[in-house]
Amino acid sequence: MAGEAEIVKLADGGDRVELRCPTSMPRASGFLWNRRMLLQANCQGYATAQHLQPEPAKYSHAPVMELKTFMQPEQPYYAHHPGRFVYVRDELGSTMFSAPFAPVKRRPASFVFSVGEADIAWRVVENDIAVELAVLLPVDDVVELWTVTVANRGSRARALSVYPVFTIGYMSWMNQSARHEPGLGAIVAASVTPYQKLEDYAAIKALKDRTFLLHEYPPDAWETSLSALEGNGGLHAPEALEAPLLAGGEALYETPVAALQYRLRLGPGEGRTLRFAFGPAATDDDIRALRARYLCADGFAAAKRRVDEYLQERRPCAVLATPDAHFDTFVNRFLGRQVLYHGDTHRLTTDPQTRNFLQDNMGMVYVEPARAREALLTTLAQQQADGNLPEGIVLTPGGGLKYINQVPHTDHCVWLPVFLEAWLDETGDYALLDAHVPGAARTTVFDAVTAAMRWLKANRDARGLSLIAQGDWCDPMNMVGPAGKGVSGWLTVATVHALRLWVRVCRVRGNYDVAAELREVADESAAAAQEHLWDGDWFARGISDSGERFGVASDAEGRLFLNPQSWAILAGIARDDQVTRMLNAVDEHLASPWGTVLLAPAYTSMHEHIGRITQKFPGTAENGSVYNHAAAFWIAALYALGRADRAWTELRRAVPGPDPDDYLRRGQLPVYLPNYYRGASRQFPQAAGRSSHLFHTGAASWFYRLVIERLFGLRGCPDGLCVRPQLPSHWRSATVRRRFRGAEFEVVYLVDERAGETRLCIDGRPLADDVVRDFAAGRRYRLDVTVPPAVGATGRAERAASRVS
Ligand code: CEZ
Repeated sequence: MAGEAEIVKLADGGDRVELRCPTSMPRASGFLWNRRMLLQANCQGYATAQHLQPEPAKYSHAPVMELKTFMQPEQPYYAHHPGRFVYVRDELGSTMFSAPFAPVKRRPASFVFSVGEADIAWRVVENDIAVELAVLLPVDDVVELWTVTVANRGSRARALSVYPVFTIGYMSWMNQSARHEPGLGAIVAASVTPYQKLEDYAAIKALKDRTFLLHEYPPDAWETSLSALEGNGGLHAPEALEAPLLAGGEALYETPVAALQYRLRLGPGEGRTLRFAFGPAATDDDIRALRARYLCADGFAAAKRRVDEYLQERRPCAVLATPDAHFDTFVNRFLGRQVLYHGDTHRLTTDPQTRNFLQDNMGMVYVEPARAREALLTTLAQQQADGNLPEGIVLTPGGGLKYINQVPHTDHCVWLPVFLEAWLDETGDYALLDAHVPGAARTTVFDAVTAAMRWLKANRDARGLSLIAQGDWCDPMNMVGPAGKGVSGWLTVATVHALRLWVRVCRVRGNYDVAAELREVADESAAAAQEHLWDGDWFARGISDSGERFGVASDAEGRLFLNPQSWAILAGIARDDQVTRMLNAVDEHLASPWGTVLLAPAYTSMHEHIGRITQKFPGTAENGSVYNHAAAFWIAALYALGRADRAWTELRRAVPGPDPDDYLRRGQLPVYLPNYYRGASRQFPQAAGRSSHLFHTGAASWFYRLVIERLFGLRGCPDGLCVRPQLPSHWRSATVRRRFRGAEFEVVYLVDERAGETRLCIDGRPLADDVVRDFAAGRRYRLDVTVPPAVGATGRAERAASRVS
């Protein structure tokens, strides 16, 4: 089926994305979440789930080494990867298949993997038997709600055995077991999370150490021991399924599994729906309560309604209709949802990295502004006495900083003005700057951010370059400055950008002294960047403790880094002649069909003056992939330069498809932005373009903002809504429904050959300039935007405007 024209289709009027083949994009996945859990399921039926208790934990494990800090979905999967499978055996013949596809992996007659906002579903037909699977997560509880419908599509009666098999995996070396509990109507696996320190006992005993599979109807048989189920056949041909009935075994200190058997007699056209709930619990009473709450048709339907309402109440601020329907579905249905996921779960950590917390909540400005505001205050409440922000923001009382958050990085303060720019533009709420930081009665937000800017000022060496310590935005760049001397080229220019953004806010508020002070610092740093970092065609990435400059033309690996270029442009540091050279260099060294790579050539061995980033596999993650977060910074820079077409090309490249070959290469559906696509297309062409399948990324909020504020130019300013679109030159029209400061605008863009400049008409009334000033919350307006074709082609240079004179 590979290469077929329509391997991926939009369905339900653009509400869903569907994949029609189980093998050509085997890792293609969708994800569901609520504030306490996450489920990522791929088209073949493999699935990974995590929940917070309050630290992330699993209830369906893999027998492989797992990283504690974050998910790595690109890791190889194999027969024992956790999954949710339904085997179907024809009792009269000898045929067997499994839905959705794994573990039997017999190719079905037809296959659909369908990803929506609130559920993930599969429709599989084989041997005249249709199996439909669907899963959703309720809004509040940690449980997966599965519906399995088996129907006879043929003209003869069928005798089938249907076996839902949900893997539980290796739970604990201390204690693990499983049995069927008829009284609960569930298979229950119990374990004790391994621990050794006495002081851990208090926390351990409260953990949800049971995994249950609740069934609505009693099964005909069951098995709970993985080895008894598999016999010598493995999961793809379990020996236990050769007997008429499963043996009903208990797992006593063996790896558990939840396998049920239903013997169904289905006449032609007949079907049967079975419901299951799968998840973790602390006690049998919890399992009983979940059964009572959900396990019937009405319970599932009510849960679905609540999820729909939850999403409906948190719709992002715009709905697009452009010439590119696939892009529209991506933005309207999936990108805003990915932003909400980040804001809702903090990437399933209890101590999100400060830069992530601020940027993820920057996206929430367009989705749920009240929570973005709260996140800013929570961040500032944890500011250190010296003005710096901590590595991570502790979200649970008594919690602490773990893993990467024990490593000193020096960029966190930069993200405050970046967040606030979005906040102020979108809400116009300058009053937030006068709000008091919780716990610090005399400190206002304005003072706290100013203190953070002064920390950035202090974090510079005698030349005016910013010290990097053990990392900046690039957290594995840990060996550039541990001795306290190494500097970051990116952080130097990013500091200029942050300071200049803040200077602008100071001026709007009339804080001219602070503005003058910080403007001088920004100018010094900008001059230092020019003097010490400009390398002839681009800006260097840094200078190590030992004085070695890197990210420069003389480097054989890691010669050119994208981020210093993007931010030098955003900060208004780069002169026009430099911009031309940088654009050419990026074209020559970093361009790829999947977006702009973070650096090139990728490192192939350890560079001890740079650090852990150089040990990552070439072309993955920060080591030379198309790292979408960094790609977003670059697109922001292109828009700041008014390069509308080039920016659009890059924006579109971040989203898989719609060309079938592109889907096959990336292996991902357009239902989220992954953190990266593999780069190194010249060094390692084989896997270049392949998605990481990890949807944790600061790119989501940046992309959302770029689409709304730059592409469509619908950006707030102190006076109102400023309209400066940068549509790609091949578009003739587009429509955006935009919620803004309580009003709703139906914005209709029309490219007009005769228009000399962008013209606005509100409800038929022409406006004098490009700002909509008079509008009222609660009202609807039609805004006609007539765009001259030239603006489509070259956009409007904002760079001059972004320079603070
Ligand atoms: O995580 C991200 C961080 O969450 O990497 C970004 C950084 O800006 C984000 O804050 C770039 O470094 O530890 C590591 O080596 C990785 O760098 C991870 O921290 C990385 C993961 O790949 C998740 O995207």
